[in-house]
Amino acid sequence: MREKIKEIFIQSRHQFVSGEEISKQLNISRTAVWKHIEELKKEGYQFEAIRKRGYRLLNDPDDISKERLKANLSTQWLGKEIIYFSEVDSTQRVAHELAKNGVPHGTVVITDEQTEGKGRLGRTWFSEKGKGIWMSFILRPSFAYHQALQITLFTSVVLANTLKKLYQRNFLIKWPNDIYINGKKVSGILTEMHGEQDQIHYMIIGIGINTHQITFPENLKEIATSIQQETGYIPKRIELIQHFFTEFEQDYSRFEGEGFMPFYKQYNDALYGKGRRIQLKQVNQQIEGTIMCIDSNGYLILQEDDGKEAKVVSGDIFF
Ligand code: BTX
Repeated sequence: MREKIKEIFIQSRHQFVSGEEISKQLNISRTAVWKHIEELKKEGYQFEAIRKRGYRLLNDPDDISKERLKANLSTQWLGKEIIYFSEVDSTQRVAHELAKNGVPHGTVVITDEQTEGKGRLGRTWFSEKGKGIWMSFILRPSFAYHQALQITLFTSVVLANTLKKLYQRNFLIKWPNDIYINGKKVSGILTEMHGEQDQIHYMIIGIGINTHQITFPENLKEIATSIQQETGYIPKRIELIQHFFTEFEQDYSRFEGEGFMPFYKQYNDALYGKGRRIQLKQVNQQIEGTIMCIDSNGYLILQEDDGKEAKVVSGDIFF
């Protein structure tokens, strides 16, 4: 019951909910509601209570403030500097500005809401307040340009592994950069870099993870989902971010030293749509074929209708 009450407050974050509404919705007495709220306060939830209006959630243990994120974070460099906004246009834009001004490797920009979240190729990323993880982090890599192209794939493997470990479900990777569960997109990764052919000045890894949504706008309903919607868990964003940072940092040293090779098998194990016929749209052309696997460089291998193999470097998959 307490989980259900928690859920009502999280979903109506920052608005008043009356004890009466909760008691009707859950079919319990007003006294029972009050007792649960008292217990939630002990867990760290803070409420504002106003007579006749009810309770408003001010602060809950899932708030992703800088202090909370840093507490118990055991990484060496990822997240040592955290810039938090309650609202911002795009963490990706802010991260670019900070990177140009010389902030250190591993600096994280994170927000509770984005008003102009960016996807790839000028697309938008829907980033609702308090319902997901919207963050970008800055890397100053020592590796060469071609390896930088594989970092999106590497990040997808780390994120899918983290989600699997925490929520024991089959999170898959839709090549190159989306995490899927039960046929819908739960997370997207956007990698941007600044540099020249032989020297990368910095990279920005932007990650959006839908954690708490239970509904999506009309245009996303069929394609998007959240961890809560698919697993029934009410995820703790701090826990998820900290686990991800720890895994990323550990695996990153290996990626720096050995490249994508040690990770491509894991990527293939999680590859979404294996054996399915797809259309692959690129800027100037479209290819049709069946998804076979990715190779150790991260290229997607398709089997075309005449049996020939096509190796693809970039594009968007449509089923
Ligand atoms: P993408 O171009 O692969 O995916 C964008 C497409 O995904 C959109 O056109 C839309 O169809 C769909 N979409 C939009 N929002 C969502 C959502 N919340 N859940 C599921 N599907 C959605 C993927 O780009 C890379 C996204 C990176 C987002 C992060 S958030 C933090 C950072 N800051 C920023 O501005 N972008 C990155």
